[in-house]
Amino acid sequence: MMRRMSLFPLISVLAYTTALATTGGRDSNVPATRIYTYATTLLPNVGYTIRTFGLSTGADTVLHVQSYPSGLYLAGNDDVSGLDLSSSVYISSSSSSRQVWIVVRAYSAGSGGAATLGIKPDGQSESIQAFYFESGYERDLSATGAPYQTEFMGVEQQGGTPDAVILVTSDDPAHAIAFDDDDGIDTMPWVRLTQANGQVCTGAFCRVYIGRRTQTTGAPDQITLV
Ligand SMILES: [Ca+2]
Ligand SMILES: [Ca+2]
Repeated sequence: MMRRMSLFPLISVLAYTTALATTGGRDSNVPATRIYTYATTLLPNVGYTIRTFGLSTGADTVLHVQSYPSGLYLAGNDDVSGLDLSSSVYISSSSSSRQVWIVVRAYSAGSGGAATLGIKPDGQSESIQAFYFESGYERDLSATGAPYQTEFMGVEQQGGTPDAVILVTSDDPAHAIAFDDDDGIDTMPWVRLTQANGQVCTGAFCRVYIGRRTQTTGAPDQITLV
C-alpha cells in the first residue's frame, strides 16, 4: 500500500530528568503518519483474543493493548510467528471490566498497509473491523534510554486537526510502557514516565512514536468507552 506522508508541524520530546529541567530534544514538522487506535471495554470474567489478520502485501503490524486511561501496558505482540507478521494477544479474564486502548502501528516506515482487527471473547463470535495503519514518526532513544520523569508531548499545528497520539516502547517492539491520546492541551498527547509505574525506557527498542489517530479520509475513528 502506498505510504501516506501527511506532514504537519509537530514538536515533541522534552526531558525533565532532574529538578533542573533540560530539553531533551525537539523534532519539528515530523511526518506523523497514522497509528490506529480503538478504545473498547473488556467485560469481566471472560478472556479475549485480540488480533490483526488479512494484512495487505508488505504490511507488518505491531499490536499494543494499553489500559485506559493510564496508558500502561496490558499486552502486546509483534509477530504471530516468524513467517506470520500479523499480531495476536490473549488477555486472561478479570473479575472486573477493563477499558483498554487497542493500538496498531506498522513495524517500520515501509510496512504500513491495510488489515483487519479481530476482537473475540472466549466462547463468543469475533467482531471484526477493517483499518489501515502506518508507523507514525519514530524517534530512537536506544542510545541514551529515557529515565523516570521524562516527559513526551506532541504539539499540534494551530488550527489543524491531526489529533496526535504518543506511544513509548522499551526492550521489545511490542512492549509499550506508555500511551496517550489527549492528556495534553486540547487533543495533544502527553506522557510522563514515572517510577511508581515502573516506566523505565531501556534497550534497543527504547523508542517514541507519534502518530495521527484520526483517519485522513472517511469517518473518524469509532471510539467507544462504556
Ligand atoms: Ca508484526
Ligand atoms: Ca490526541
